[in-house]
Amino acid sequence: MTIAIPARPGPFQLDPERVALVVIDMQRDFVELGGFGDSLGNDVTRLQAIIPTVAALIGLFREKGWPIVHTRESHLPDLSDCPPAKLARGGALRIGDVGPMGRLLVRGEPGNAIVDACAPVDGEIVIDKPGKGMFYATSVEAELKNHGVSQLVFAGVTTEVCVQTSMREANDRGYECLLVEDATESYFAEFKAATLAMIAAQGAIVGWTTPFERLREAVE
Ligand code: TIU
Repeated sequence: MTIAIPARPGPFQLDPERVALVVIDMQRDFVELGGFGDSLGNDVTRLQAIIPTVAALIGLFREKGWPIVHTRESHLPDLSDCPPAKLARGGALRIGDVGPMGRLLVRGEPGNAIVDACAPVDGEIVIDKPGKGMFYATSVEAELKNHGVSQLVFAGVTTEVCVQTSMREANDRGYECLLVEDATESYFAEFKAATLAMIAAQGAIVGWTTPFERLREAVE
C-alpha cells in the first residue's frame, strides 16, 4: 500500500517497502566555519538552519525502520581520486590543504565528519563519494538493490550542487525521487529556489518536492 504525500507537481506515492532516505553531505566541511564551503567564500551559517529538520527527517525514517543512506563528499588522503581539474579550483585553500578542522575534504579528517545531530548510527549506509553525485565511483547502487529500494527521499547540502546532481543521477537510473524542501539548503537562496522549481517542472522531470511537515503528517 502506498502513501500519497502532498507534493509538487502532484502527490508522491511513497511505498514503505521500497523507499530509502538519502542525506547528502551534512558534513562539517560544508556547514561549519573553517571547512571547505567556508574556504570557497560561502556564508555557511545559511546551511546550519536546516540541521534540526534534517535530524527530524532522519528520526522519522528510523522510527519507521526504513533504510537511510548518508553520503560524504571526500577524497583519499593521497588525493588519487580527485581529478586535477577539481583540485585546481578553490579559494585561498584547496582540497587537501590544512584548515582549522584538518585537511579540507579529506576522508577521516575532523572536518569531513557528518555533524553530530545528523550522524549515522549502526546499520545505516554511509557512502564516501569523490564527486558531486552519489552514484559516480561509489557502491550505492548495489547497496540500494540489496535493500530492494526504488524510491529515494532526498535531504542535505547543497541543493543545486550535490543534491541536485545525485537526484539527476538517481532519476536516470529509474528511481522515483522526492526532495524535502526545508531539509535542503544552498549558499545561494536563488539557486535553491530555481532548483526546487526545475526539479518539479514538466510533470516532475527530475522528481517531486514537499515540505517536511507534509511528509511527516502523511506517513504518521
Ligand atoms: N560548493 C557547493 O555548493 N557544494 C559542494 O561543493 N558540495 C556539495 O554540494 N556537497
